[in-house]
Amino acid sequence: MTSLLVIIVLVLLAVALWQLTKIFDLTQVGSTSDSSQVANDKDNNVQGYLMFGFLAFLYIFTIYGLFAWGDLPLHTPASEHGGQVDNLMNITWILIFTVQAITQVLLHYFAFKYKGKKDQKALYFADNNKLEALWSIIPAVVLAGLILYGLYAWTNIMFVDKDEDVIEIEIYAQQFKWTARFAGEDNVLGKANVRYIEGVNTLGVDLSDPNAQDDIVVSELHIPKGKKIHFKFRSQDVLHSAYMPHFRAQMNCVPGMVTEFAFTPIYTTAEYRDLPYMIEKVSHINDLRAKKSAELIAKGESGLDPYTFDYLLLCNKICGASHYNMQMKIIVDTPEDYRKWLASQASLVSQVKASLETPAENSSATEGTQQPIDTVAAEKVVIK
Ligand SMILES: [Cu+2]
Repeated sequence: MTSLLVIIVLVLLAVALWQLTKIFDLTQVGSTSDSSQVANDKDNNVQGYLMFGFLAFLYIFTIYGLFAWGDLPLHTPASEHGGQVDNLMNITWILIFTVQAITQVLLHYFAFKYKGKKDQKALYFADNNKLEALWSIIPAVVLAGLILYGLYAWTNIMFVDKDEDVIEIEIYAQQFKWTARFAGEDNVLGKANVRYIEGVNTLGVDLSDPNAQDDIVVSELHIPKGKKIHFKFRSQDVLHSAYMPHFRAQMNCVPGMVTEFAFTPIYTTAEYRDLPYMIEKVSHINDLRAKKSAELIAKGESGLDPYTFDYLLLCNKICGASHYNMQMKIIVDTPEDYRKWLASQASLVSQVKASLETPAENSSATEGTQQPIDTVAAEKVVIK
């Protein structure tokens, strides 16, 4: 309602201004001023200086943006290959920034220098092969270099040595949650297919496959520091995209096919929380939350909990109504903690057996765990 009123007021203001200019024009009738529709030297001068004004606005806004929001982009990468991605990104930024700084200055300066003047005719200039070759070859070489470096970095990151000792983990996407499957002792994931989805076996693991006997299905991803993790992605329904920003990793999850990505985490969750930049960021977020909490409490509502940093696996494809809430916590442990955690997890086969033995109890218990509570709440909010 308020925005409608604001729009009406703005429209009325615009109409009033338009009427005022018309009245002003009428008062000028008969005076000696130039009322021609053709731009004169004075108009061209004004336009020339306005070009400079716009240039100043561009740079002031850019510099302001760098100071005001410069700390928002992702900081220290948490994976071994992350530095390569950041390097590529930084080189691209530096190139874009330099080229835009030079071309914008030239564009606006020439617009000012060659502004229209009375009785001055534009020079007819057909072409200049040398100039055209120059401004075609330089960008072609620079872009080719950038693309080649990108391809080199990409193949470097995506290459997984067959003989390398890696941990196999499957990430399973569905509207609107993530599930992880660990390959267990044999480090080989059992076969899976949507046709096998039944009861507790929500990932459709082929339980008759010998490799599936020790597979472990969890809703919170634990990985050890310093060990290469080989992820295999599947989707049950639509296109999703597994996005782990702190590890500079992203891969589409496509129904009907398996996609892959591998990386080595280099900071445990605890170590990453202790990075000076993260301490500062978290304290800033908590200052904002404290302010918001005070407002909420004043209204008689409950306050917000303080924020603690966690690595997240997010969905980066708009996959439906609760897409925004499709996330899974990633915990990077020390290798010892990881081993302890993995040993404490029950295998999928044992979970299925337990659910078959006591179907009534387990079906209700698993229902509760299968659907994260926040997702249900989120869906309700969307429906409202
Ligand atoms: Cu999704």
